[in-house]
Amino acid sequence: REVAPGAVHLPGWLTLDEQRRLVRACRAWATGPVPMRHTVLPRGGVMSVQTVCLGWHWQPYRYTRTADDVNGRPVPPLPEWLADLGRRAVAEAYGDRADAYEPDAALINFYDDRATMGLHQDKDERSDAPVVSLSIGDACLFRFGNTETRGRPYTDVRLESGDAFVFGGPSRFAYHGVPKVHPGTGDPATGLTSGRLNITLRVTGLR
Ligand code: MD3
Ligand code: FE
Repeated sequence: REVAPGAVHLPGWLTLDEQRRLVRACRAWATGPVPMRHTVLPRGGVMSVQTVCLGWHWQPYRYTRTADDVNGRPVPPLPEWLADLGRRAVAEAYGDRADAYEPDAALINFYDDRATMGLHQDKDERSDAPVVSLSIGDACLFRFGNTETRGRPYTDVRLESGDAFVFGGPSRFAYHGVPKVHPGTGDPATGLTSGRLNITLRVTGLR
């Protein structure tokens, strides 16, 4: 389960009920005050994934309280039940109680059949607290690299619906990406009939 130091994969960690609740909640957030959208990068590129945020709004490459790059509206709060899910995942991954894990932002990414995410580091947070990732829907190829370079060595892992992944310690600033989604591999019983949802919980270190 430990893919690299501090990077712990928890296959099938979410129950079907939890996945269904998350799908329902993500639908509401996606059509909330700040609609889910393809993020536009500073140099004009458009991300193939669609994203909606809670707690803090991520715009490349900073966090804000209002979605200035979308419609200027305040970002909805991160609900305590979702933060609790993050604490439970951290506790399961590291075998401690993780009472101290207090995520203040969630990024929700939706991948259609063709969406990908290039190798990158998450460096916009001012905290080295772990990131918790929850996957729902179609499986994907997840590429976990190293902290030094954007290139090899990397470890490829298939992420399936219901998987959790905790990235802390030495893995927190490793390169990672999603080169491919596997269409038609999800369980429609989650409520998601196509594509992949990924929810990441983060500690921004901002106030
Ligand atoms: C390792 N999301 O939102 S989740 C992202 O599946 C992001 O949507 C991907 O990369 C997705 O930034 C990958 C796994 C993940 C997320 C954050 C990490 C791995 C990470 C932060 C640090 C190290
Ligand atoms: Fe990332």
